[in-house]
Amino acid sequence: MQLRAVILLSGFLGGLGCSVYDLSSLPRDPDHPDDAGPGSSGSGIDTTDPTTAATTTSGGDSVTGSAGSTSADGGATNGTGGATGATSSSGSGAAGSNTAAAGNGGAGGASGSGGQGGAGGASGSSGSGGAGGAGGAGGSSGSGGSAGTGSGGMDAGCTPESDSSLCSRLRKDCGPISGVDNCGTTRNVSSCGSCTSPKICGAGGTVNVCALYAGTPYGGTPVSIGGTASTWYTVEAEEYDVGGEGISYHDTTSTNTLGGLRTGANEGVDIEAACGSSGGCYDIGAIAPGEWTKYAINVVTSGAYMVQLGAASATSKNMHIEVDTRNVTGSLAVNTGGSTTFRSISPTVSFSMSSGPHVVTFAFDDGSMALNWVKFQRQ
Ligand SMILES: [Ca+2]
Repeated sequence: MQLRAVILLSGFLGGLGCSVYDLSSLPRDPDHPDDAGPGSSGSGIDTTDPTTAATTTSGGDSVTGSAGSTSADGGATNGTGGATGATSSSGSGAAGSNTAAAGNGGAGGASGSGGQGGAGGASGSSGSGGAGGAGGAGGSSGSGGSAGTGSGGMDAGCTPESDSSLCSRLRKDCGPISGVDNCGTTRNVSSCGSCTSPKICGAGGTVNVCALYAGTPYGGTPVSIGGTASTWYTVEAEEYDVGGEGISYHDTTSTNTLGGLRTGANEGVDIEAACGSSGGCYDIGAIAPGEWTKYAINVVTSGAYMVQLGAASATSKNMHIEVDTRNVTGSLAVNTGGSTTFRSISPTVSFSMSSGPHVVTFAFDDGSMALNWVKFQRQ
């Protein structure tokens, strides 16, 4: 009986040996081709989640908070912050998981520093990554923790919204914009639309929003610009629009202290009858930093435009030009070597303007310069 039992057992073990398969060679379920194969750790919505819980090693009170939960629809769920340190530095916030925001750093103890905020999580299937957590507050003698880094990685599965949806969500209804879309990507939109007359893009003071402009052209008719390419069209600085302080100009003095051309109520821009030694014309002088003047113009033909300044300054001063409250030139340096030495300055900058009515602003970032005119040319 014993011998028979040994033989039977050997046969059984032999059978087992023949039945041990290499699991990794198993074919995947054809009905679930995305299933991870045996031994893979990937699973869930976002297999690219780079989050790693932050830790801190300073002080014995370091505690790492728990990660925020995953949210596939983009809703952010805060991770839990690290615990407050008793006497030493506190713990750090945990990293966010997928779309969840990272935890905040815990507060520092009596002499400890606040914990560091956790890192932002990666994005889920349709949301953007969670933001970095805030640093914890320091104790009575400690300092606050630093903010968590990163705004989360992008998920290739995010579908960017349309240009019109982006404009609508940002409440912009005209002109070009640069905005952050639903996937967290900053992108340019060439135009959010055009305004219906008499509204003008940005005329109410809010960029990319259609509004009525309360100013009116000096002389009654807006300057026409760009009808012929490679031709300069002049906007005289002193012929800023009628409207008054805060509408067609901003000036730090309530009256025209230089007394040229325009005086009386609602004429606070300082105009001098000088233009340097040449004389015979008017310019805006006594300029203070932050002052500006506006001009209704009519662009005849859409295109790329460049500018020329007729200006003077003893030292380098900056101004810029806005079209419909949008800064289109960046800083334009004026430095002619003399406060009454007017020269033509040709910056190497160009910008696009669409046909139709616009409001341009000559904005003086610095004072101590004088402006005779600005010319526009369609390239
Ligand atoms: Ca002038």
